[in-house]
Parts: sequence; C-alpha cells; structure tokens
Amino acid sequence: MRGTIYSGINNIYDVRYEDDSNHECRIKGKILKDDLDSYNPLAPGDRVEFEASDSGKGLITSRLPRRNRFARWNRKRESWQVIAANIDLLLAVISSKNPPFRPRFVDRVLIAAAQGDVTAAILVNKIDQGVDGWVNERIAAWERLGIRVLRSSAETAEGLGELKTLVKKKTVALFGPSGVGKSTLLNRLIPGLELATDEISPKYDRGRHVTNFGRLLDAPWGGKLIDTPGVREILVRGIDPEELPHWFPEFEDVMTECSFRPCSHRHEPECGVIKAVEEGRIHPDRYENYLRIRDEIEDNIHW
Ligand SMILES: Nc1nc2c(ncn2[C@@H]2O[C@H](COP(=O)(O)OP(=O)(O)OP(=O)(O)O)[C@@H](O)[C@H]2O)c(=O)[nH]1
Ligand SMILES: [Mg+2]
Ligand SMILES: [Zn+2]
Repeated sequence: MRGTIYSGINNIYDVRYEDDSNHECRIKGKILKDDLDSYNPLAPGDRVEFEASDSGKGLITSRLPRRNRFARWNRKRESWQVIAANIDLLLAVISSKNPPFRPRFVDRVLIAAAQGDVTAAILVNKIDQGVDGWVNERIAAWERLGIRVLRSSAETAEGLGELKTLVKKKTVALFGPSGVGKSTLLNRLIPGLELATDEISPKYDRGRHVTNFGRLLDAPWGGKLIDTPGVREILVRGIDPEELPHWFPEFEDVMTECSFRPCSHRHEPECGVIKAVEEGRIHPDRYENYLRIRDEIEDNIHW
C-alpha cells in the first residue's frame, strides 16, 4: 500500500492512505536508513510503501523517491533535518516588526530551498504592526530577483485572499522563525483548524516555539499545507565557498566583470560585485549577508 506521511513523532508516523484512512506506522527495520544524509528518514509530504494491519497500525517498508525536499542543517546533530518533502512551494514566513524583520534569515532559507530543488516565495506577516521603509526596500530587492513576496496580516486578514490563491491546489510548507504567525495563518486559512498558537515573549521579542512537530494539513479547496516548528537559525552547508556567489542570482551577471579569477568578491580590486554594490545594483544588505555566510562556510570547511 502507498500512503503519504502527515506527521511523525518519536519514530511513529501518521500515514494517510488513498481512501483517507489513517495508519499509525513504525519503520520496518533499517530499510530507510540507507544512503541518507539526514537524521530523520521521513518528513511530512513523503510518500511511502507500507503494510497495514487491522488495528490501524502498520509498518513502513520503503520511502518512494522524492521529487524534492526542504532541509535545514542541525548544528547539534551535524546532519540535515528534512522539514518537508515533495512540495510545490516553500513559503519563508517572517514578521515585519515583532519578532523583528530578519531578511538575512530569509536569504538563507532561499539558498536552502534551492539546494533541495524547491521553489520558494516569501510571506511578510503581521503587517498590521507596521512596515518600515527599509523593510519595503528589502522586499523590493527580492522582487527584482523574481521572487514572489506577499504581505499579510492574520490579525486583519489583509493579504489572505492573495495567499489563498497562491497556495491553491499546491502542497505548500510554511517555514520561519518562532512567533511570526505560521500556525495562526493556517488556522485562518483552514476553517475549523485549531493549531496551538501563543503570544511571543515580550522580554525577548521572539516566539515560544509553540509548534513542536511538522504537520501536513488538507485544505478544503484541494491543496495541502504544512505547518513546521519555528527555528532560531538556519545555517548554510553543503556549498563550497567558491560556489557561494552562484547562489546569489544577482551576482551572476556582474561577476563576469571581476579582474581576478577566482574572485571572492571581498576585497579584490576591479571586482564586478563590489562595483555593483557601490552603484546600487546589488542590495548592500544582501552583499553583507554573502560575506557573513562565506565566512561561516569557510570556518566549517572541514566537514
Ligand atoms: N498583530 C499580529 N499578530 C499576529 C499575526 N499573526 C500571528 N500573530 C500572533 O503572533 C503570535 C505567534 O503566532 P503563532 O502562530 O503561534 O506563531 P508560529 O510562527 O506558529 O510560532 P512557532 O509555532 O513557535 O514556530 C500569536 O500571539 C498570534 O496571535 C498578525 O498578522 N498580526
Ligand atoms: Mg506554530
Ligand atoms: Zn569579484
């Protein structure tokens, strides 16, 4: 039998069969541990082969090939954690003010999505709390790269119509820091859904990590949505430092003007990237983020 993973906690997976029946499954043997670069063998959205039993429990015997996956590097485990598989879109969700707007976090999510062959869009939520000029400027820089950016408020419902249209008939995962409103948005989109949500901590200006496991949800209009736990950080791994510039699409054109090859675009004279930053063709904060990520991956070169 073939089914879809809806969620998994402590190695027990909620598998949904074609007839909408639910099966509480464990993994049979180590069959899924082969050729894995992640510590979790299955994530919401995965398709599996399983053997059902009369008691509603079952055994997963294999994972079907993935079309794509979105994964994040887990610093403690030094391994990838697959967040969602076989998705049409990853929505990087961020808030405009509280928790603070974190564009550099989003840039990293865009890289991680591209690494897993996943299309990404950005959702700036909580716009009822205000959107500063620099936030709009950063949004415009993403839009110039051809990335879709939506603005929404789960509080006033502004932008929810557009969001609904975007996710229609698709499998879409929401990913971002804790407290930005991922679960609240899903509760707003899917009538009757009551995912747990909580206020952000006033002392630290960040969420309390309310959602603690990823979960696939059926939308009444035919699509599927995935709620995921908020994360504090997202690291860039699996990319050689010299290759990093290629993950910044706006560098691609201007890199041809660099005099040095290879050019790190840090301090070399006659660097096309530095020139483009000075002339305002590359957003300075994207460039700053490039420098930091480059330092970070060079410090981790041993892996
Ligand atoms: N003002 C305002 N508050 C919002 C909005 N969306 C969500 N919130 C509030 O933000 C808080 C955090 O929302 P959650 O939905 O729990 O956030 P989350 O992203 O799911 O957080 P984790 O599950 O911890 O990752 C709650 O108090 C929500 O009511 C919004 O658009 N505007
Ligand atoms: Mg949540
Ligand atoms: Zn250069």
